[in-house]
Amino acid sequence: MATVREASYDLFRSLGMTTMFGNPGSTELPMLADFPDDFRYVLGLQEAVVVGMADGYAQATGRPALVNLHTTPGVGNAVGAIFNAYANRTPLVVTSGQQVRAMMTMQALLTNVDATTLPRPVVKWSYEVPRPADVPAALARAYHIAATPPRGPVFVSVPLDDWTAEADPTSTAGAHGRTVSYRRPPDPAALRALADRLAAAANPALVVGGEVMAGGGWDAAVALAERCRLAVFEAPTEGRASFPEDHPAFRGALVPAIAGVSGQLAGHDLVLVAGAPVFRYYPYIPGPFLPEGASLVLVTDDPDEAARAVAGDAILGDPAAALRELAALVPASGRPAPEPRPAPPPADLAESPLSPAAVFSVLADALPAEAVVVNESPSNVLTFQQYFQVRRPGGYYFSAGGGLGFGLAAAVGVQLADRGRPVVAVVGDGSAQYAITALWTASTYGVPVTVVVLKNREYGILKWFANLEQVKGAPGLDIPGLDHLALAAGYGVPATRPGTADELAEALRGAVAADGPQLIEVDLTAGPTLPPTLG
Ligand code: TZD
Repeated sequence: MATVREASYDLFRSLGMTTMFGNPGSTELPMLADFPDDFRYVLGLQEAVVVGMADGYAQATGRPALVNLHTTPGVGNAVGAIFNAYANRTPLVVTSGQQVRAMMTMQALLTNVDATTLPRPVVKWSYEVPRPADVPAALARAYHIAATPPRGPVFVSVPLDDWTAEADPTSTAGAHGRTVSYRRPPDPAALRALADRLAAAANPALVVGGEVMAGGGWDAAVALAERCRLAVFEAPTEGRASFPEDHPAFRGALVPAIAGVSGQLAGHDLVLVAGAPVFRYYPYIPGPFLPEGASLVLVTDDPDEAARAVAGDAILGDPAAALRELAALVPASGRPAPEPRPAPPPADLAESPLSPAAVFSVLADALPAEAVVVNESPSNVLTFQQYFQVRRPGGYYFSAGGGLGFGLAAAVGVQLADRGRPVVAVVGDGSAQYAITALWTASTYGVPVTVVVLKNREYGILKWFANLEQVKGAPGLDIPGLDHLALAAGYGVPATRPGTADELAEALRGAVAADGPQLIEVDLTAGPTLPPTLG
């Protein structure tokens, strides 16, 4: 008879989850005993980093990733990162240890007193098995819930003595070898009606969200845009790019503000939003949700997203499938092609220290088209979008949740998933500190990620927010004295501090070619880059 541990590893193997991201404690050791040779354990030194790495890994592989956390304190440390995964729609099977059953009622040290409540509301499902024998069945159920749209993290708490219990052969056999077809195509009649509206519109636009790329819809978005002559925008604060940003139809990202979005969409009479909420706003800049005379249709696989949209109609179903189907249904348009967006003014590459625009121009020039950028440089997001074009699917990740620490950790996870593409984390000096221990994992596991730290010595975006919120005299917005070369050395990562644009380009090319991690610290001009108008 198989133990719960043996049956669970068989199940993980059958589901393709042979990489486990974790940080162990005494309550997890029984799960890790006799760790099978065909599995890989990726150790993160703090739980937010563990989950951030798993998030990047799951997004890059397109499959649920397995996470193991320590009981209450480990899960507690991870909740911010689980929140990011929830916003990113990243499928994660998060397990955590729990006290032995015999000592849970007496609340022995490390008992997770209300284990299933702890990660709510940022998981899709949270469970602790009533019978140890059903742990493998619960893990199978967890996997399928994580993988079903809208995808996201799930949580299973396992008391430590469950792993050596006997698995129930019946419930285990029932959990094994099941396939679930997760994708739901939209209602064909609703799509036909939408195709008619697109054909009849005078100046329609497409707004793509990260779920288009995640669902394999990159090419379908291009095909529909070209056939229908659509101007294409990226939805605000999206976690993934879903359209080639060097395509002439691409108009840039929508800003995350109510008034700003309707300003950017002015002139369009029909707005098709695919695979994004309508919309992810922040800060509050009131105004009309849509420009005068415009209507909106959202295609989403998330019923809640459909219900809470601030405007327009919605069609439930797979956004990538919808775009493919629409491209086949709409007649080729005789409308003129949309005007390409104006290029930003060239950055001054001779300035010292470099401006964010100069840094991103150098990045755009030095990185190959297939490079992946994981961006967590809050005050420079809009400048990045102006000066750097994502050209390939899977080329850009950003935390849709906004919890810092995602960037550096996720970049390590993305690079672990795909060693064939150079992965570059572009992180603010503040953001880097939330996940700085990811450098240790990168160095210890030989993950050839490049980390570019943009050092402005402040929480730049918060100074911008203070101005917007008319707050004066707030403390804690400056972070002087951080030395990333010393930090990198402490974690075993080689690092450089280029001073000029040429030195930065050379450092980037060297880092991308290196077979281990590299850190590049870039001094930025003082003062925050003000985002363009949101109103
Ligand atoms: N803590 C967490 C986990 N997430 C957050 N988003 C914040 C705090 C608040 N916060 C922001 O939203 S941006 C920011 C903070 C502290 C400053 C980031 O500083 P940085 O980038 O150096 O990375 P900029 O470009 O200087 O803003």
